[in-house]
Amino acid sequence: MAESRHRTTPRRAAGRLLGLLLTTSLFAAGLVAAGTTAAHAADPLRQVAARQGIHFGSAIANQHLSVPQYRQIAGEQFSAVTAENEMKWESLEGRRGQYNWGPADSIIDFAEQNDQIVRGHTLVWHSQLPSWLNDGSFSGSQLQGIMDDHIEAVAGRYAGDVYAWDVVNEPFNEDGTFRDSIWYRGLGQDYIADALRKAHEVDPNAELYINDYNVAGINSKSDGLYDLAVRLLDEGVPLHGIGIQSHLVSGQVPSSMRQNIQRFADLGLDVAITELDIRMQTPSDASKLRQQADDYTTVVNACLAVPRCIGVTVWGVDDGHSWVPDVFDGQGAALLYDAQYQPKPAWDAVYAALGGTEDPGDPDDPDEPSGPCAVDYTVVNDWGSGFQGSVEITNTGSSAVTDWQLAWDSPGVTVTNGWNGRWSQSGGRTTVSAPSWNPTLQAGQSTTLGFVADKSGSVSPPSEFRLNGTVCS
Ligand code: 9MR
Repeated sequence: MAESRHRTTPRRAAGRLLGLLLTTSLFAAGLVAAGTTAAHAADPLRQVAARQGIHFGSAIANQHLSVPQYRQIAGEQFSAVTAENEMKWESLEGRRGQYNWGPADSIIDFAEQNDQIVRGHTLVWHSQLPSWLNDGSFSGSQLQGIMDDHIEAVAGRYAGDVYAWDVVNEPFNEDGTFRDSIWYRGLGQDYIADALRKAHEVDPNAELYINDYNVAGINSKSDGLYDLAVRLLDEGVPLHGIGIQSHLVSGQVPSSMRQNIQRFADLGLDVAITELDIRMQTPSDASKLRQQADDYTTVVNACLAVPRCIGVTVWGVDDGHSWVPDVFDGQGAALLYDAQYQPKPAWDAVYAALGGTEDPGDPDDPDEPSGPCAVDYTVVNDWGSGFQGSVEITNTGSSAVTDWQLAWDSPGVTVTNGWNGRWSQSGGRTTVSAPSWNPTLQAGQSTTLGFVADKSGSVSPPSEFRLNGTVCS
């Protein structure tokens, strides 16, 4: 059933790594949408986020990628993308068993060209279903087969291309009970565990999430999600993360957001802010934009405060291409760029929250470690046959390192998906070269790489970290 995009090589073995080796032509092309604020001339958000060990992503829509400013911002600023609609059931399988992969493939290709990781959105949802499915009056066992086939086809095709799937989207009502969807009606609440198990079987390397809205703070709905997560983990169901969509209203960011992220993390789950936008009554004005900037700061800080919060994705590139005004009458201006592609105060706020204005470090400070480089290698999550790791490199020398390259030995570890650098492996040696958007490590500066790897045979601890050939501490 699962039709791979890459007939000769499984994507997870080579495709993603090859993709990461591509240089980004958009960066080389220069800035079309040059903004007027100082911040826009600064490092892209993806780069400052990488220094904090998180990704910063955006939803993108294929039909807008032909707009040069949209395309450029999408490629330059973000290290992760989510297809706004292209991987939904109605887009992929409008007729039963007949898949239209083109638009979704284009999103994956864009991500590869720009060294971006891809969040798969979404496998099982009540909305944006094709009419053959919505109106089909299928029995429970038929629905089970339909769901399994779809997961097999979609997760199979994009195995190795997506680092995570929103396997089940929006399963809850506001009071924390299960939403009355075709899935719940036909299969009961077990459809959630079944979908996760199926997705894991099809793509064992993907991180599997449940994703929902109005779950940013502690409330009845997030309590329902929390209780479900506890039950699924108790039953050994492959649930790896919680997606907190975060379609928020300016001035109303839930005060319990950090605490809420923390409670899911305490279960051993990753958390991602998957669809952030913060809307206001339009037109905007300076004071509304200031409030919104504060709100974005609060959300980014909530994620940064919890190590298992792996990243933030905004739901769209600019206010001119946002779903908000279409659905909420009189509201909008919810994103980081305005409709003229200019960065807003919220952009500056996110940049600052990500440490973008901080001094990268003073190499003459006696408290700074000495030597050319320091490496912090962490296993974030280990599931036996594989693991997710993070490698923080700090340039502890007194001068900048340009075109940095970090190499280390880790026999038995096969990296299947790596981000924030261009990854390659040969023999037992892993090498990560600077991505085009982050070529230089200034004195005192750190950057964090992330990866997912398979283990085979006897796995040795990583050793001999070298930055451009020089051994690190
Ligand atoms: O942004 C998406 C918009 O273009 C679609 O018309 C809409 C259809 O439901 O879905 C929007 O994205 C939604 C996402 O897939 C799930 N969470 C809520 C998002 C905003 O509605």
